[in-house]
Order: sequence, then C-alpha cells, then structure tokens
Amino acid sequence: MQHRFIPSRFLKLALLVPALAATFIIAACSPQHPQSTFGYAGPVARDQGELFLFIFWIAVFVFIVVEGAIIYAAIRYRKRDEKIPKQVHGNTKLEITWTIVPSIVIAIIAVPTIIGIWEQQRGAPTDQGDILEVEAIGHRWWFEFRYPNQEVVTANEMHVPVGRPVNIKLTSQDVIHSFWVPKLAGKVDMVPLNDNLIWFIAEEPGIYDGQCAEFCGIAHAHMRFRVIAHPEEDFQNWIAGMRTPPEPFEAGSSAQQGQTLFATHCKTCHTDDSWRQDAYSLEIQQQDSRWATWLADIEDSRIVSAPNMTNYSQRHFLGAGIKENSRENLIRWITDPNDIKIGTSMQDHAAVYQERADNKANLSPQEIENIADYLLALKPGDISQIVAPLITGGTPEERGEQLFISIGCNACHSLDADTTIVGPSLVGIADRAGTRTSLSADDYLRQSINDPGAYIVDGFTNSMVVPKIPPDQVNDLIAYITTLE
Ligand code: HEC
Ligand code: HEC
Ligand SMILES: [Cu+2]
Repeated sequence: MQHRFIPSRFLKLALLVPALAATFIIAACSPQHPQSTFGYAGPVARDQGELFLFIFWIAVFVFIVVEGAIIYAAIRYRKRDEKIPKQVHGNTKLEITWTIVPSIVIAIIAVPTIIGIWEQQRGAPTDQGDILEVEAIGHRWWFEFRYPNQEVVTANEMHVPVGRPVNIKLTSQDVIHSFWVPKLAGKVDMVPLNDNLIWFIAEEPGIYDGQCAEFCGIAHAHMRFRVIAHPEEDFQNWIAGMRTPPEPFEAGSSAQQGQTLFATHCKTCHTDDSWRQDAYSLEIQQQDSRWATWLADIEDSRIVSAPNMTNYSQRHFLGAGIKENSRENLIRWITDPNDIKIGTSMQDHAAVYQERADNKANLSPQEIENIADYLLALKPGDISQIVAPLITGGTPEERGEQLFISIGCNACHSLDADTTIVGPSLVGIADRAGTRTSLSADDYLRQSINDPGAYIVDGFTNSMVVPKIPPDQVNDLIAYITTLE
C-alpha cells in the first residue's frame, strides 16, 4: 500500500515554524544591530567573523550531506510490505571512510582557528602605528579604564583613536567578568589576580556597544560600556581635557552648592578631579583602599570602589551604559539608583542611602538637583591650563619621554624622520635647533615649547597647542627630544 504525498495543514504549520525561526535568526544577524558580531569595525572582529562563517558553511555542507542521506534512506527503504529486509551489519570500508572524512574536516577547521587564537593572543601588531595601552578592570557592575601612559582614569566609556592598535590588559577586582565589544573584538574573560589581553583596531569613528559577557551577579545584564573611537586629534583633545581643571563655578550657583554636597556625600567613593598632577597614582591607591575597606566589612562598609567622575558631563550614558546621561536620568539615579539599576553597591553602601528605611537618598529634591547640576558642569575648562602629570624618578631623558607621550606631543610630532603629522618630525632636532633663529639651540627649543607662536617653522602653521609646562619639565622634554636621531 503506497501513501500519496498530500500537503496537510500539519505540514504547512511544520514549514511555517522553521521559516519564522529562520527570519528571526537572520534578523538577529543584521550587521546594523549595535551588538551584531557581523558589523565588523576592525580587523580582530573581522577575522573572528570570517572564521565563524567559514566553519558555518562547512557545517551547512555536512548538515546537507547527512540529512540528505537520512531522508534518502528513509524514503528509498521505507516499509512497503510485511517482509523483514535482509539484515546487514558493519562495512569496513564505510566505517573507515566516515572516520577519516570528519577527521579531515576537523583538521581543516583547526588550522585557521589556531592561527587566529595565536594572532589574537600575541597582542597588538607593532607595525600599524603607535600602540595605545589601556587597562580595563571589571567591577560589579561597571568598567574602569586606566591609561597608564597618559595618566588618565575613566569609567564605562573607553576612548580610543581611530586606526591605531589598542592593547587592553583585562582584570577584575571582584568576580569573573568578560570584556566584549562585538563590532571590535571579543570576548575575553576578566579574571581577578590574572591579567588577560585583548587588542583591537577601530577602523571607523563611532560609538561601539560593549557588554559584560560573563554572568557575574544580579545586575550582570546591566553591566554595559561603550568604546568611543575618535580621529587622532579628537582623541588627544579628550586626553588633554581629562587633565584640564574645570571652569570654576560661580559663587552661589546651583553647581557650586552641588560641589559641596558631592564632597560631603559622594567623594569618599567617587574621585572627580583626576586632572590634578599626582591624581593618577593617588586614584589607583584610593581604588585599592576603597576596595580593601569594603572587603573588611562586606555587610556594613560605607565605602567601595566606584566610577571616576572626572569630566562627568562628557559621558553619553549613565549607570554603566544603560541610560542616556540626561539631567532627568541623573536626578532619578541620585534619588534612587534602584529606579534605573537593581543591586548597585552605591545604594547598598553609601551612607546617604542607609539613613532612610526606603533606601532612597536622604537629600532634599533641591539638593539632588544641585548635585546633578554640579556633575553636569564638570567639563574641561581652558585647555591651555592642562596639568601635566607628575613624573618623578629616572633620568631627565626618561622623564621627558614619558611627558612627551602624556602631554600628547607625539600626537603632532612623529618619531620617524620621514613622517609628518601636524608638526615637523623632531628627529635630528638637536642639530637643526641652533640654526633656526639667532637663539642658541637650547633657547630655541625652550621658546618652541613655551611660546610656539614666536617662530613658525617653514611650511607649517601656528597650530601647536600645549599647556603651560613647569620649567623643570621643559628641561626634561628638551633632554629627551635632543636624543632623537
Ligand atoms: C559607597 C560608595 C559610593 C558612594 C558614597 C556614592 N556612590 Fe555613586 N556609585 C558607586 C558605585 C559602586 C557605582 C557603580 C554602580 C553600577 O553601575 O553598578 C556608582 C555609580 C554612580 C553614577 C553612575 C556613573 C556612571 O558612569 O554610570 C553616578 C552618577 C553616581 N554614582 C553618583 C553619585 C552621587 C551623586 C553620590 C553622592 C550622593 C554617590 N554617587 C555616592 C558608589 C558610590
Ligand atoms: C597640536 C599639535 C602639536 C602639539 C600637541 C605639539 N606640537 Fe610642537 N609643533 C607643532 C607645529 C605645527 C609646529 C611647527 C609650527 C611652529 O613652529 O610653531 C611645531 C613645532 C615644534 C618645535 C620646533 C620644531 C622645529 O623643527 O623647529 C618643537 C621643538 C616642538 N614643536 C616641540 C613640541 C613639544 C615638546 C611638544 C609637547 C610638549 C609639542 N611640540 C606639542 C604642533 C604641535
Ligand atoms: Cu560582569
């Protein structure tokens, strides 16, 4: 007895389900989605994505062959009468074939996978521009970013220059987190007491979504961040801005009142002035001691490590990347962090939230507005007031080299004789300096740094912007640049 193939209602439904599923899956793969791994914006993500597709198509091929064989066998040898077919077991040739073929397939997949893993663990390529070093530290539930060479600290928004490799040292202060920026690279675990490494290059300016990809506790899904990729010049301006004191607030203004309230209620955990000369090493010490204080009394500590608030108004998002950083959201956050994000250590520990039974801030609405106005007024003031980091120890040349990077001279002056960025390359400057003007080489260099407009090198414009640099630091810089050959 033969059955005829009749599309029944059931079959239609059975086809609809995979069709719908496929639509959803394909929609999720849209490269436009902010967290799509297919919207490559850099070589690491691209290599990983292409490797995935390579393996995917091999898997599709295997799937079609195997499923095809099953379907063929099911139809070809379906039950036609009551007779039991001839029973056969084992076929040595077939057994060997289906052992060897998958081994070859696995080997083909293994080669590019292992090469890819090596490439990514080796760190950023050294032949694609000056490498930016960043340290990313996971905390429940936010990210801290340190720039050891620029002596800048920030949180939840990591700024990088476009087109330059970025090396990121990953670690965690509490539990295991994972650093993942789908469009740039990912994911690598952030493990306490263990440094992992990830690197990427952002090829286009933009704001890239990042997310903790390791279940780390109640607010894990709300532990997000952004990578903000700027053209080199804007990146250097951001760095300079992070080292520039804000415009002073008008006496009696809401922001000024907020400053006092912030100092009383918030500053034990949040640093807001990392532009100060010795701020970088101090912040690292303070974050460690805040953490130690919390660890010593996990239930009742009134202190815990917290996001750095320097230039807070420049942040795009609030609460580790989950809400727009508007005045309204900021007021909501300060009033009751729970309203935006559950389980923050801010609400669990800050004294100002422990004083009321409902765990809301023990502050008047006016006071909360003052604090919000203060934070939203924190932006770099006059950039020529930038404060160079305090660099001690080492020889003058060594200190000069660190200053050269931390002030951002390297953003405009290349260390390669044949490359011009914004200003002339400084290679061989020791020989040229004495011939530029009637000044001695030393005086000319001092003048170039203190008063760049006094003499303009042929073929360049008066576009050198540098902070007021203390005289001994100018000496260190000169000691360094005159060694460049
Ligand atoms: C006990 C330490 C502590 C105190 C005191 C504290 N905070 Fe926080 N704050 C934190 C922690 C921890 C976070 C990170 C919360 C998270 O995202 O999970 C945070 C986050 C924030 C954020 C969001 C930052 C960002 O980049 O997303 C703001 C704004 C903020 N706090 C403002 C304040 C204000 C205003 C006060 C004073 C009224 C204050 N905090 C007092 C620990 C503290
Ligand atoms: C924003 C870009 C920019 C930055 C930052 C910058 N410079 Fe310059 N610099 C220039 C330009 C453009 C010139 C050429 C025009 C001029 O002479 O002012 C120049 C000229 C010079 C010269 C003279 C070169 C020559 O061949 O005579 C020296 C020396 C110098 N810079 C040192 C420094 C040092 C040291 C720093 C860091 C403290 C620094 N510059 C930061 C853009 C910059
Ligand atoms: Cu996490």
